[in-house]
Amino acid sequence: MKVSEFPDAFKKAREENGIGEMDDQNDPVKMVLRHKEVRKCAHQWQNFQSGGDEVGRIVIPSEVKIRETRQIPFEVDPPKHKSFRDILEPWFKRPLGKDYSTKLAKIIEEIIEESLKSNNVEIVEEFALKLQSRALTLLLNIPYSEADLWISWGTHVFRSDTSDLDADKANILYDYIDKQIDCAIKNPSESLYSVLLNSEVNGKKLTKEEVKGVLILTFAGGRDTVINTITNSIAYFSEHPKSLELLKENPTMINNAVEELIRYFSPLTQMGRVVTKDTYVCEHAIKADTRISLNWASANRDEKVFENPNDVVLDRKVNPHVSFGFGTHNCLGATHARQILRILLSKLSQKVTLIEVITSKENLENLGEFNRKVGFDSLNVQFKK
Ligand code: EMZ
Repeated sequence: MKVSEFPDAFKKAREENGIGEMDDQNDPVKMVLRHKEVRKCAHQWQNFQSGGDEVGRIVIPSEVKIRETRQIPFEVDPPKHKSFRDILEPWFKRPLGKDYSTKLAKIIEEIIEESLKSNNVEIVEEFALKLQSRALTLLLNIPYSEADLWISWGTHVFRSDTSDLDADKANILYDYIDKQIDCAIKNPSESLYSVLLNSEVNGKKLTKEEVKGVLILTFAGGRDTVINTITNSIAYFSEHPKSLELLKENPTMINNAVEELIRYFSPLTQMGRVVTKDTYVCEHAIKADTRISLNWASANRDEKVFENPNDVVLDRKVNPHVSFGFGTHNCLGATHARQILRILLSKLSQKVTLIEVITSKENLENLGEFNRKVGFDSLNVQFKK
């Protein structure tokens, strides 16, 4: 398979059935596959809950066994969801500011320049992971040097080479966040930790546990997703050097290109919901206290919505993709993620003309009868000026 090709794993099931089934640690999931139904279910947060009692259950694979802290606002439903969102939203929109963008551009330029000097760059670890971690220092508003530690954690904070749910690894993150919160209590600064510790929701200061919940989400939610998007974009341009040239000559195309790449790659395949009452989805009976998932990756290839869904059309005009989710729980980190990709495309198109792939190893997600290419375990390339 071409490195830039990401097949639609759900086509047959989506067209024939609308629902796909998979097991996950004996807690099966009915995956909602059609764009229209995915959006409909995302709206019905009362019937399809994110904030139930079992923390971690909406993630697939379920994180019930490795996590006790509720991620905020991701695992909180309305009306409290909105109260959290109101204090978080302005902070997570900072990436649009001039100063932030300038700093982000510097981080990205430096990584590209560094890569241009090497004749073999492993994009996942040496490019995407570094970029994601360094950019995260801006989102948290803490010193740049902190990124080195996060880089040493690897591409996923809960997953290791040996396990998809590695409790020891998860504990490294939890202990680290606990320590940072205690530091911020002793020495307040302008970091996200301090800002949250000083914030109130419904007239009450956030608890340490709530601050931890926001931080776990900030570390975990935007990690492998951003890393995959960066890596997959490099893979795409390695086989489409003309597109890189096109973006260089038409930088106004970059916004559309970002949305299209994010649609095509759908870095987060799906997100679960817990069903609160017996109901029907796509004419399938769904029982209370079971799980469905909103399969963003499948919805993004729905031929009823997207013309030529399996082609990357960089200047696609109408693009109602759901890669950042939909409705109440849409992605809080989307502004940061989009800004990373915009600047990456801009700098890459200015500085690089050819990307030659040396070796690659695909990362396939196993979802019952479905196997989905979501990114790469490794991608070795050489950048040329
Ligand atoms: C959770 C999730 C959030 C989860 C938007 O996605 O991302 C996953 O990678 C994490 O494992 O805990 O944060």
